[in-house]
Amino acid sequence: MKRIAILAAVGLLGAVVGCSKSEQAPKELNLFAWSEYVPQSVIDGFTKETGIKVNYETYASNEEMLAKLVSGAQRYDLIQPSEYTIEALAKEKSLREIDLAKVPNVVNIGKQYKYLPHDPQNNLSVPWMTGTVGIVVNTDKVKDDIKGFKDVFQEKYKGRIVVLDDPREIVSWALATIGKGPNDVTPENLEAIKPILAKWLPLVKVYDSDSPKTALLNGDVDIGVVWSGEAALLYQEDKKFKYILPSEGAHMFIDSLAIPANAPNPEAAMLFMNYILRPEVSKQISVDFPYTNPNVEARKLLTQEELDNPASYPPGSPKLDTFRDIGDSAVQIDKVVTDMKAQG
Ligand code: N2P
Repeated sequence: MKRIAILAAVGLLGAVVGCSKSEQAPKELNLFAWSEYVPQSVIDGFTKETGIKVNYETYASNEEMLAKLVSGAQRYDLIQPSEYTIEALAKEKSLREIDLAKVPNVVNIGKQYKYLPHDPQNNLSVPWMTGTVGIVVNTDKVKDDIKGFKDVFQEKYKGRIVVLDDPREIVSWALATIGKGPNDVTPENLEAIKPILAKWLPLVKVYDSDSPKTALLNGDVDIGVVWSGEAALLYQEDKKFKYILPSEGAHMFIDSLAIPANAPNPEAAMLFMNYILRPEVSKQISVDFPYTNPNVEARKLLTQEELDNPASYPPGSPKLDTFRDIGDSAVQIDKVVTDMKAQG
């Protein structure tokens, strides 16, 4: 009898705690993420299940996100940085440690995406999507065999090129053509690529990091250097759009969810992390934005056709670099590209 009374009391206590907890349950989630990356259906599904309203603000580069974050104009619960930006934020102690007990679905992430240099303890970020940056060619219009950056940036394609509006990216492509890796950002190497950029940038018609596929679909341009997921959507639309990993060297990005140290609703952030790591939710992200899905269980739910898209899942095992935090050199990169654009 006594035992039952104790259990009942504990149960009651549990109910009381549960109740007071639900009174404090997060009501909203401030998500600051890349554009063309988070399906509305995923946001709606999360809100339907949890009652948490998602305020989704977008950005088109890591640097844009960082600038806004640092300005403090707005506090976010979740951001979606690439690996090198996670590394930079971690150095500044600007990220909150994730309580992984609250994100059990993290087991679905492939082990090659864990304990990487940008998150060596694997407790600051949860992978969203990974991908590459490569060349897309409208093969109806471009008959040459395009293999690398040098083939893209030719006088004959002047006014027919779209590229990402992203200085770190653009500089990495030029570095590749002089045999340097994307992290070899020294003053000498930046000097060495200036003439290359001076030749390349005037050939570009459209700079677009949000939706570079649009200019290719519209026929405004015939060739470009874009995110792999954008290329995958083009390929789905029409097989004439071919994706090529640049012969001079390609890199892979790993975009993850992370919680800023000053997030107002970290509990909501972890609920969202766990939600998007469900195989069926993660699959939905892949369907709308066909990047390389790091979620092993979600990949099992993809169709053969989706897995055979060469932009989403490049055949073979290409050697891919990843960006690292390069500290203050990032400012130099910005300056070089902005100056060159102005000259073009
Ligand atoms: C999504 C952009 C992909 C992010 N629109 C590249 N890091």
